[in-house]
Amino acid sequence: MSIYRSACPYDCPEGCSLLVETDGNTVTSITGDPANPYTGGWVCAKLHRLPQALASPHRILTPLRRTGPKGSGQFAPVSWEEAIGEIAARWKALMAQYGPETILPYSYAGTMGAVHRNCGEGFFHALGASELKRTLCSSGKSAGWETVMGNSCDLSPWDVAHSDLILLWSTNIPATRAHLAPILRQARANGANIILIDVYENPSAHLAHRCVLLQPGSDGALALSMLQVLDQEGLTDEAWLARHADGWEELKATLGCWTPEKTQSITGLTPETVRELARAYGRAKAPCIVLGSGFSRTGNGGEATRAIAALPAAVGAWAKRGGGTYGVCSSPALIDKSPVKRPDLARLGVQVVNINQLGPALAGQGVKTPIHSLYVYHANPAAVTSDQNAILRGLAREDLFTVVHERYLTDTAKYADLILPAPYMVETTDLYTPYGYRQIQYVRPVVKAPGQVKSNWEVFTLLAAALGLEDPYGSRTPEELCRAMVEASPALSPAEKQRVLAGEPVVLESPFPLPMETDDGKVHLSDPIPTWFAPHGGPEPFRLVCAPAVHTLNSSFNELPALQALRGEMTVRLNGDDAARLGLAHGDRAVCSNDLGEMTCIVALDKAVAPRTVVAEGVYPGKNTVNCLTHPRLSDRGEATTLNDNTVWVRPAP
Ligand SMILES: Nc1nc2c(c(=O)[nH]1)N[C@H]1C(S)=C(S)[C@@H](COP(=O)(O)OP(=O)(O)OC[C@H]3O[C@@H](n4cnc5c(=O)[nH]c(N)nc54)[C@H](O)[C@@H]3O)O[C@H]1N2
Ligand SMILES: Nc1nc2c(c(=O)[nH]1)N[C@H]1C(S)=C(S)[C@@H](COP(=O)(O)OP(=O)(O)OC[C@H]3O[C@@H](n4cnc5c(=O)[nH]c(N)nc54)[C@H](O)[C@@H]3O)O[C@H]1N2
Ligand SMILES: [Mo]
Repeated sequence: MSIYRSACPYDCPEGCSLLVETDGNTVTSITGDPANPYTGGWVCAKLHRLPQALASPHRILTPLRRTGPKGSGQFAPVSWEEAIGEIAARWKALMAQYGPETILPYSYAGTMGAVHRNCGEGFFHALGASELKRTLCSSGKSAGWETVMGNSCDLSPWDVAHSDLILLWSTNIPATRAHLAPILRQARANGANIILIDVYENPSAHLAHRCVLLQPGSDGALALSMLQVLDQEGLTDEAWLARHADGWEELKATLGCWTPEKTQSITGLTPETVRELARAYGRAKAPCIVLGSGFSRTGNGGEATRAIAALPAAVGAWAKRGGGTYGVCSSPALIDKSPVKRPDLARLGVQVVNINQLGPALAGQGVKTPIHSLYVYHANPAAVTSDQNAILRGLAREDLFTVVHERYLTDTAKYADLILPAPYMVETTDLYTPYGYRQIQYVRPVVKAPGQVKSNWEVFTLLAAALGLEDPYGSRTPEELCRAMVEASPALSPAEKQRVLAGEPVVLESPFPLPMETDDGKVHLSDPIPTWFAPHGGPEPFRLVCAPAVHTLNSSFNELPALQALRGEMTVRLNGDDAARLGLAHGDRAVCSNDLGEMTCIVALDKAVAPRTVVAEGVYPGKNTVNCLTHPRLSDRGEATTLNDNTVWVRPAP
């Protein structure tokens, strides 16, 4: 048995450092690497079971060609030569007829490695394919933050321990920030007050003293009301504001519109609740907002982020250790990924397709050049992307040549003409910089990739050669690319670079106080003045919110039966009074529907939920899952997903 260092490649702020045990052929166990002072010696239930996924009999180990109707899941093995040859021939013919924009790449965050996540961009720029605008996650929040805070980073998770008032705002700690839980317990033991602000009592509730459950899409109104109370009750830090912010006077002049009485019909919160929250925030020594992203996946998510970002400025929280926010922008760009992304190869004016609008794009909407080929890698749009039924209709098109690079037969892969076998992280080389804190780790393979599995970089290198394109990576291997990115990093000292290249997880402290990285070094509070407007919504009576599940990560880990069993059946959570009115009891089956589709699932009444709200945790495999109910509309800023801004009818299942 040998033990090697590795890192978790999943789309998660934690970015755990790992110790992987192998018998030389297979991975026998995965635990946390104590060399990472944040994530330490333990990992989540998902990673703990990853060895079962690596050895799963359902892994795809050779290229496969479709032998049955699209979506039937019938395939037969072909060689890599045949697969690459077929893709090159089909693409050459399509490009000759329609131009290269007829090819659409589709990827998101199956792996977070700098090389394998991003190398497709270099390749597709070189090809001249349609460009994918990748705003599937928290781009609305980032875009809103930037208008107030510029490029400023926020706290590191361990800084939260110094706070005496922690607002867990729209975040599920046990699911998405598990290593923050011990820090929160420590803060609590030191006397910190912890309040969860969400649309339901998510599993973070047991870490909090109290839960404030508001209406989905109303967070901006709550933040503006808190500002109004802080101002009216003299709880703002005028000295900090005068030195470090501009626009406070202008913002202050509008706050009269946002008294807790005026926002009550928006948030559903009593004025007393909002006043108590604002007073607790304003009187705290170092208030900290741990800010998730759920609230921002709405038609007003950018604006809501702007109002929330004004709160720490109003009370001068950034000047106090532990004060400010954690979770917005906790990791500065430690490396420059352009050697793999190759922005210099991007063609001016090329057709852009928003990642959230795959369904409409495949139906010819919003595109000048129709899409005749789709290349999906490290993403599962048939499960995770809005308007599932439109996507499935598009994937079923006989004239769409679809290639999916995957590890197992996902809902998307079932529709492929060709499937290419993909690796797990223990089989590849890459460089990881998690987005939840300042960390970097270089990872080498621990075991040989099984069967004929090839990495994203290998496939794009083969495709470039087959299509007669110059190698977009300058003929450099993943090892050479990682080394070049580490060596060019302005954020790392020579000693840190050496440690990174030796495979150690290198964790950097956040500076205190954090620099305000805007053009003038000030927080911008009225650029324009934050406001609240109604999200997209819809005519149906219940607001539908998608939330993360503890035992899966988006659609990843759906391949592990043990985790699926722990997660249980597809469920929606409802407010008890709403359920009673509808005649629904805990465990009943209900149908949620709107103009896009219909989903049947179990009803759970075990957790408090805001009135007129329906919460669906997790992404399940199959058809008629939650994204058959989510519209492909975009957020106010950042052209981001509005996954949490939909409405549905709810009725007992027949
Ligand atoms: N176990 C697990 N880990 C994960 C993931 C997962 O699915 N499972 N997902 C990964 C990914 S891709 C990401 S982006 C990160 C972060 O993942 P995010 O999806 O950003 O999740 P969180 O930040 O934990 O929390 C989202 C919370 O927002 C709440 N919410 C939804 N709408 C509103 C609203 O209008 N107002 C308020 N106040 N709350 C609202 C939901 O109820 C939920 O509790 O986690 C990553 N880690
Ligand atoms: N209803 C609902 N929808 C959601 C969410 C939700 O919570 N609820 N979350 C949203 C969020 S925040 C996000 S970020 C997106 C995430 O959406 P995606 O990025 O599509 O994430 P996953 O569903 O995890 O699918 C990733 C796929 O990549 C594959 N993969 C992993 N590594 C590699 C590799 O090295 N090469 C190749 N070729 N494939 C690989 C995995 O096997 C997996 O099938 O989903 C969004 N959609
Ligand atoms: Mo995400």
